[in-house]
Amino acid sequence: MALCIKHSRNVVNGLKHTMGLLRMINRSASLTHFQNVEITAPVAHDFNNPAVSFNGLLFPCRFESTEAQKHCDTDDREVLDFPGGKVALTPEMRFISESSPDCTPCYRVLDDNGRLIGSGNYVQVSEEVSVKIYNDMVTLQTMDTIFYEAQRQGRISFYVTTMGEEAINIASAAALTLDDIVFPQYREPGVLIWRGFTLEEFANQCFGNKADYGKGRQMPIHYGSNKLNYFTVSSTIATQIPHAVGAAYSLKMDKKDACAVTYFGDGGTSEGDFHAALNFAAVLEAPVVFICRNNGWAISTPTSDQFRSDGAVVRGRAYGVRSIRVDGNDALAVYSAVHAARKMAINEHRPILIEALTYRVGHHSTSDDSTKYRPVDEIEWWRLAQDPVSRFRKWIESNGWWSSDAESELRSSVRKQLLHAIQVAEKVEKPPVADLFSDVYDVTPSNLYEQEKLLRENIERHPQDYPPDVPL
Ligand SMILES: Cc1ncc(C[n+]2csc(CCOP(=O)(O)OP(=O)(O)O)c2C)c(N)n1
Ligand SMILES: [Mg+2]
Repeated sequence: MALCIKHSRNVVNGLKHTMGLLRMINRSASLTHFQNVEITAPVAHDFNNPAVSFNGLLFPCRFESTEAQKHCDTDDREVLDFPGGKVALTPEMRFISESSPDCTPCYRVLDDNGRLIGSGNYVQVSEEVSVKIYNDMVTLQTMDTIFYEAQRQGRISFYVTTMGEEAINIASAAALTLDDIVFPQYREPGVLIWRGFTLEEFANQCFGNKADYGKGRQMPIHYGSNKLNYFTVSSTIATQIPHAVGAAYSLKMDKKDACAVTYFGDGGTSEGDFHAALNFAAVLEAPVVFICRNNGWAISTPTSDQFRSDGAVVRGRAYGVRSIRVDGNDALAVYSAVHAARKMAINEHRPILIEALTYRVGHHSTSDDSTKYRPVDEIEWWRLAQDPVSRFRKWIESNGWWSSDAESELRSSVRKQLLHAIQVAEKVEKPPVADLFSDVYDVTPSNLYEQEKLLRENIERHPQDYPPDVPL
C-alpha cells in the first residue's frame, strides 16, 4: 500500500477527497473482522437471512430492512404520521452529516497471494466451476491482447480491453444462471465468454462481417446475443440501467425464477439514468442486481472528480437499496456477493447494489493514451500486484486443481483458437449496403428510400472513398 500511495498521485488525491478505496482494499487483507469468529461451513443458505448469518460480524447494519418506516426509531417520542411512515419529532436542529466517519469496508475472501482470509463467509465453489472461472479469465485476457494487437495493425477499427477487471466479468457471470437477463455497459465481454459466446462470434462482431448479429452496423465491441440473454452493448453511458429495472419488473410480474443484472462503471453513476433506475427499482421492488465496476477512472476523470460520497455503495441506502462493497479483483468475493445478491433479489423481490472496487489497467479504449493523465507506476502496481487472474490461479493451485503444464497448454490453445477465429472472420464477406436501411421499421419510410438512393449515387460517383469489400 505504501508503494501504491507513493506512486499514485491521482489516487491519493482521490483518497483525500473521497473515500480511501485503495486503503480499504489493501487493509482488508489484515481485517480483524474475520478473526476470532466462529463461522460454520459457508453455505448458500446463509444468505437467505443475512441479518442472522452475518449478525453484524462483518458489516454491522448492512442487511437491515430497507422499509422506510423502520429507519426511524420512534420509541416513545412524539411522531408525525406522514404518508411514508411514522417519523419521530425532535426539538434539536441537527443536520445529517454528509458522510459517515468510516469508509464502507470492502468484502474480500482471498488475500493478494490467493490465500483465504480467516474463515469469513463465502460461497464455496467446486473444482469444476473454479477451473472454468480460471479458464475463462485467461481466455478474456488473451482475447484482449490479440484483439488489441489486431486494432493496432489496422485490421479492426476500435477495441476496448477489460484488463484488470477479469474477476468481475467472469466470477459475476458464474454466479448467475442463463435465465438472468444481462444489460451490459461495454467492459463485460467476459459474461458472454462464460455463457458460451464463441471466439468466432466475438471476431465476427469486431470485423463487422455478415455473420455479425448486428450486421456490421455497430462499432467493434458492441456484442449482443438473444440466445444468451445478453442485451446488445450500448455505448451511451448508463442507458442500460433503467432498461434492466423494467426487465426485472416484468420478470417479477411473470413470477420467473430469474433476475436482471446490469453492469456500469463509476462514470455511469453520475448519469441521471443511474439515479432514476435505483429509485424505480426500490419502489417497484424489482429483482435487479446493479453491478458497479468502480475502476478508478471514467476515461481521464478520476473518482475524486466523480464522487464526494463514499463511492457508489452508499448511494444504495439513499434510495432504499441494499448494497455491498466488494473487492472486484477477488474472484471468490465477487462470486459470493453476486450469488447472495441474486438470491435476495429473486426471493425477496428487491434490488441490490454491488460496488466492485477494481482498476482499469488498460487505456480507456484504443482511442486513448492513459499515460497522459495517470502515472505509469500506478498502472503497473495494479497490473502486477493486484492482478485478479494470478490471484485466483494461486488459489486453485493451492487446492491442487491447477498446474504449470495445464497453464501452458491453456494459454497456447486459446491463442491458437483466437488467431484462427480472426483469420476466418476477416475473410467473411461484409453485409450488403441495403442492410444499413433495414430492421428499424416494419415498413420502410420514404425518407430512408431517399437516403439509400443518395448513398448509392454517391458511391457510384466516388468509388475510391468507399470500402471495396462491401457488396452493393
Ligand atoms: C451519455 C454519454 N456521455 C458521455 C459518453 C462518452 N464516454 C464514453 S465512455 C465514458 C466514461 C465511462 O466511464 P465509466 O462508466 O467509469 O466506465 P469505464 O470506461 O471506466 O469502464 C464516457 C464519458 C458516452 N458514451 N455517453
Ligand atoms: Mg470507470
